This record gives sequence, structure tokens and C-alpha cells, in this order.
Amino acid sequence: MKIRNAFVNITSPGRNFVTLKIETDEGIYGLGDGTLNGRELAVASYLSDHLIPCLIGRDPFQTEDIWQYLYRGAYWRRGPVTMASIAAVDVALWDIKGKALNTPVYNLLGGRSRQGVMVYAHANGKDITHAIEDVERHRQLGYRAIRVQSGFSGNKSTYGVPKATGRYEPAERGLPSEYDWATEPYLRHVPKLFERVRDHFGEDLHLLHDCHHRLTPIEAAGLGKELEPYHLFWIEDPVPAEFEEGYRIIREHTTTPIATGEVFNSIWDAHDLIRNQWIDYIRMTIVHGGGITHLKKVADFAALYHVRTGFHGATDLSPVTMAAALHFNTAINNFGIQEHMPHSEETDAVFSHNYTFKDGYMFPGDAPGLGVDLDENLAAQYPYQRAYLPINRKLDGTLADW
Ligand code: CS2
Ligand code: MG
Repeated sequence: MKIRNAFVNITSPGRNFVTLKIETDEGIYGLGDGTLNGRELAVASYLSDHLIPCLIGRDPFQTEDIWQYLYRGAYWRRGPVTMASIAAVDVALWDIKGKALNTPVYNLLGGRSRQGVMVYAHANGKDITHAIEDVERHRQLGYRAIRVQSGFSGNKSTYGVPKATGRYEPAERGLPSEYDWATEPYLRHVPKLFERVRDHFGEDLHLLHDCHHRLTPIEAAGLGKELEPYHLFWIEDPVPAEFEEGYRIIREHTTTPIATGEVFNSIWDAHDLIRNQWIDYIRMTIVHGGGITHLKKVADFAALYHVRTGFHGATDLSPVTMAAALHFNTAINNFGIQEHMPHSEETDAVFSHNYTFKDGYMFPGDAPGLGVDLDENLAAQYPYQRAYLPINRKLDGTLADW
């Protein structure tokens, strides 16, 4: 079998997605996700202008050699654009391999290690009362793990809470929106939020919270300590993680579990975090982390240090990535939890898939390969529209992390 052709599809059914389709000379094709929120066209160009010419004529079964060729052969290694592009190729090749061998991808990664993949949902509200109502709504849907974010006085907006009612979609069309941010009212608010949520729902529900990179290590340490009575499943991205050792300070002060890594794209972004056990869950995901081939190496390294996976699963990762993540999570031993932010109906119509949700768990399905497809005609009805993630500024105008 040889790679005969490959091309990039950019579509925007409610939000932008970049998909790579690789075709073989035996009529089998595979799909890979290359979506990088706010920088989609950079990945599309990296694929079309630089990677696809190197793929034609290769054996699609050679996932390891092709991954090494694209990673080492670029000379300029790592980075979100490079690794999302390599991921798109890698996932498409695993899809082809599963289809050619007539087996679901999880069977190529060690086979089924669990019956279902536990997922967590996003609950939010403009205040604690509305957030509790949304937690209850998701609990009724069957989720056993729920991330809780709520608005609070002192900030006009915050991460995870939509400006108006309806779906929370962080990417906004047009130029980046700018929001105000003050940490102090947030730090006063979050312990009150989880005291109320725990009081209302008791201890059985897994509760998670995303700090979204906005704290200093000592602020995160204090928040983690104040949240200990509420037994969170994790606090996420407490601190921007370029400086990995900042997490040592958090670890020295609190036993609240920590998750980070959704903005990571290489094992080298998390090497110290993992080997020092400064985190409990690694969130680097298949689309941004170089694909299945690389994430398998990351997960196996993390397993040595009791670190489990907690893959990012927001709507800016396409159903192709959700399918790949569910196959991956079904097979590995050190699975932790999978984020599940359901896509819109438009997106699900463009990307048909075999994965399903039931009683707080998701299942990849048993179709050969990843079990996901792309309706190119329907995709063409949703042309790309540039969109950006917001910017945060402190009340005095200082640029801060969003
Ligand atoms: C968030 C993401 O889901 C999460 O944990 O951090 O929604 C993140 O804001 C977006 O993926 C950014 O594109
Ligand atoms: Mg996050």
C-alpha cells in the first residue's frame, strides 16, 4: 500500500476545523485533525506546503518512521504548529492502518483495557446559583464528573462562562476581544463556589475546576489548600507552565490534585512536571501533542511516575481528535479522565462518528480505524472565518494570561 494523495480541508460549522485526508493506492483513506484554535491557516500551510509533498509514495503503515522523519527531518523541532501538523498526518495513518487491518485503532494500541472512558462535562453559570443549576442539569444527563466555573462580582467576565446564555465557544470571529481580569476576587470566590457545590451534591460527584493559567505559584498553592475540604478531582492549569518548577511550590503546599498540559506539544514541555510528580494528570492531547505515536510515548513515560492522562477535549478539537482520544483512552493503562465538551449539531453533521456517550462514559465504537468520517460537500458549505481567542488585561491595563 502506498500514499497516493493527501489534502487539507478547512471548514467552519460553527467554529473552524482543519482536517487532513490521506488517500492510498488501495482506495483506503484516513483522517487527521490539525485544528489549532486561532492559528488554523498556519497548520494548513505547514501541511500543504511542507509535509504533504514528503508523504506521497510512502507506506502508510510506517507510522513510527514517518513520525521520526517529520519530527527530526524538519530540523526546527516542536511548537504548536509543527506538532499539530505532524499529529494530523500521524492520526490519518493510524486510521488507515486500522481500516486496512479491519480493526478499531484501540486494538492496535494494546486492545481494550476498560469497558468505557469516563468523561467530564462543563457546567457554568453567571453566579454560584446558576452554576449549581447547570451542574444538576449535567448530572441528570448522566455525567459522574463535572467541571464547574462561575461568574463572580469583581470581574465582568471570566473563563468558562459565556457572555450570554448558550454554548460557550471561546474563539470569537474578528479580532481578539479584550477582557478585564482581577485575580483577588477570583481567589475569594472559588472556595465559596465549591463549598456550595459540595454542600448541594455531596461527595460522590467528581468536581473539577480550570484556573486557566491565571495564577502565580503561591496563589495556586493557597487556592489548592483552601479547596482541600471539597476533594476536587483536579484544579487545572493553575499557572502558565513554561516554568515547570513553579509547580513544585504548589505541590509543597497542597494535596489538591493538579492537571496541566493542554497547551503542550512535546514530552519536553512536561518532562520535569512528570518525573518530579509535580502534577497528577497530563492534558496534552493527540491533535496538539504530535499524534497517537507521540502521545503513546508520553503516556508510557507518565505511567512510570503515577501520572495519568486527562486529555483536553474542548470543541476546538474536532471529532477526529475525540475519536482518536477515545481509542487511545480505551487501550492505555494509566488513563485518568477525558474532557467532553460536546460539539454542535452542525459539527457532528460534517464529522459523522461512531463514538457514543452513556451514563458518564464514552465508547469509541468498533468500526475499523477511528470510526469517523468527513462529509466534504457539507463541509464546503461552511467557509473558514478567521477567529481568535480573547486577550486579558488587568484593571490597570497590564496584559495578562487569558
Ligand atoms: C479550556 C479550553 O477546555 C478547557 O480546559 O482550557 O476550552 C481552552 O480554553 C480552549 O481549548 C482554547 O482554544
Ligand atoms: Mg483548560
